[in-house]
Amino acid sequence: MSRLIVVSNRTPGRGPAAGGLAVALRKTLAARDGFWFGWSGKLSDTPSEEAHFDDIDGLTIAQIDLTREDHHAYYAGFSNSILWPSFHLRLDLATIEGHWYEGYRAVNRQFARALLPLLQPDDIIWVHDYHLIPLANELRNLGARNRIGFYLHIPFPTTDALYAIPHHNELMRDLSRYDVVGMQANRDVTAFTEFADHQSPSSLSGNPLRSVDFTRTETAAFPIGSDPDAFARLAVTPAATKMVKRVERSLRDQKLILGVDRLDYSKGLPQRIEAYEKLLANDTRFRRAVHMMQVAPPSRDTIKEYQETSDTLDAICGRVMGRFSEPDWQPLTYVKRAYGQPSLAGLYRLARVGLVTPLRDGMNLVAHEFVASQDPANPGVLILSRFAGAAEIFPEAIQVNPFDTDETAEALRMALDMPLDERIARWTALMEASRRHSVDNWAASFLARLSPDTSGGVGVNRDMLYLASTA
Ligand code: ADQ
Repeated sequence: MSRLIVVSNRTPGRGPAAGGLAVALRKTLAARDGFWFGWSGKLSDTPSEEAHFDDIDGLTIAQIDLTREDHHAYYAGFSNSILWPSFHLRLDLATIEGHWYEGYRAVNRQFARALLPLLQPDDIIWVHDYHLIPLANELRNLGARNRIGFYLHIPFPTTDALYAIPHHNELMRDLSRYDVVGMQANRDVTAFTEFADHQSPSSLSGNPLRSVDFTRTETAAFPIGSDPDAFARLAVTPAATKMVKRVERSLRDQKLILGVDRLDYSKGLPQRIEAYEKLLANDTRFRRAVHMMQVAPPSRDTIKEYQETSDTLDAICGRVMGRFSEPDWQPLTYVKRAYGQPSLAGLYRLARVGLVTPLRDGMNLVAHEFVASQDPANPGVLILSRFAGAAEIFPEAIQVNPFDTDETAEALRMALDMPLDERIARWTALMEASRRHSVDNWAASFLARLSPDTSGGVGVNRDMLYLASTA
C-alpha cells in the first residue's frame, strides 16, 4: 500500500489527542506507514529549509519552523483575517490586506520545498484546510507527480464572497492542481460548481484569458464526523461521570441547555444567548426550571474581530444574568475555558438540550459529539442551525435559522417540552446518521478516492472551465 503523508498547518501534540479527527488520521497513518507534516509551532529568525522528524506517541511527524513575519501574514493575516471570514460569508469582518498574500504564498512554498525531498514517487499526499490551498501547485512546480488530495474543513463561499478575496483566481487555479478536492457538505460542492459555471471568458478586465482545466480534479462532499461509539463509551467513564455528578448537584431539578464552541463569530453565540433570553422573557415557567451553560474558550485572540466577539458575548451574558438572576437562582453559566473530551462528554450527556446554532459552519463536530453522548433511554434534543453542514445529515434535529432568535427561542421551548418517545425516536435516527458518517468512514472514503487504484469516475468533473486570469 502507498505511504500516506498528511499535511496540515499544525501537527498533533503530545498527550491524549484532542479530537476524533487527529485520532482517525493517526490510525490511518499507522496502517500506511507515513508521516504527518506541518508547522512546529516555533518561530525562528530564518525559515527552516529542512523538516526535523520526531516521534509523538508512535506517530512520526515532520515539522518546520516559520519566521514571525511570514507566520503573521500567513496565519493571522491571509488565512484567518481574509479566508476564514470570507468563506464564512462575513466580509464585514474581513480585513482585506492584499500584501498578506505574499506571506501566505511564501509559507506554502516553504512547506513544498521542505516536503519534496521527503517524498517517494508513489506516496499519496493529503493536504488539510484553507491555510494550504496553494500547496499542490507549489509541489507540482517543483516536479511532484504524486496523487495529492485537499480537504476543506470550512464551508466553500458563494461566488460574490470569493470575488472579494484578493488573488481568488490564483487560489482557484491552485485547487485545480489537486487530484481530489473534498468539501464538507453538498451545499459546498454546489457553491464550488456555481463559481466554476459563472466563470466565462471576458475581455472587460483587459487581462489575458486563461482556461483553468478542472478535468483532472474530482470535487465531492465527504461529510466529516466523530467517533460516535467511542464518545458513547467515554460519556459513561468515571471521568465523565465525575463531571455529571458535579453539575447535577448544582442543577438540582433544572434542565440543562448546553452550548460548546470555540469562541468564534461564526458560531452565532450572541444570537444564541439572546434566544435564551427570549425564552425566559416569554415563558415564566422556565425561570428556575432551566439553566443554560455556554462553554466557549477564546481562540485566535490576537485578531481584533475575535476580541470584539468576546466583548459582545461578555456584555450579553452579563445582561441576561442581571435581568433574570435571583439571590438563589442564576439563569446562565458562561465558561471561557476548554474542557477535555471526558468532561465534555459528561456535560453533553447531562444536557436536555444541545444548542448548536452557528451562523455558518462546516459540518460541526460538537453536534455529532452531543448526539453520541446521550443516554439512549433518556436522550436530550439537538437544536441545530440549518447553516451547519451537519443539517444535511441530521434532519431529525430541530433545525433553526440562527439569525431569527424568536425561532430559536421557540425551538428551545419545543425541545424542553418534548415527550420522551419523540426524543427517543429523533435521537435514534440521529445516532444512526452519526454512525454512518463516522470519522473512520470519512477518512476511508476520501482515501479511496485519492488512492491511485480506485480513482476516477465520481464527483464533479468540469470539462473545461474558463477563468479570466489576472496572471
Ligand atoms: P471547529 O470550528 O473547531 O472545526 P467543531 O467542529 O464544532 O468546530 O469542533 C471541533 C472540535 O473542537 C470538536 O472535537 C470539539 O469537541 C472541540 N471543541 C469545540 N468547542 C470546544 C470547547 N469549548 N472546549 C473543548 N473542546 C471544544 C472546524 C470547522 C467545523 C468542522 C471541523 C472538522 O469549523 O465546521 O466540522 O473543523 O472538519
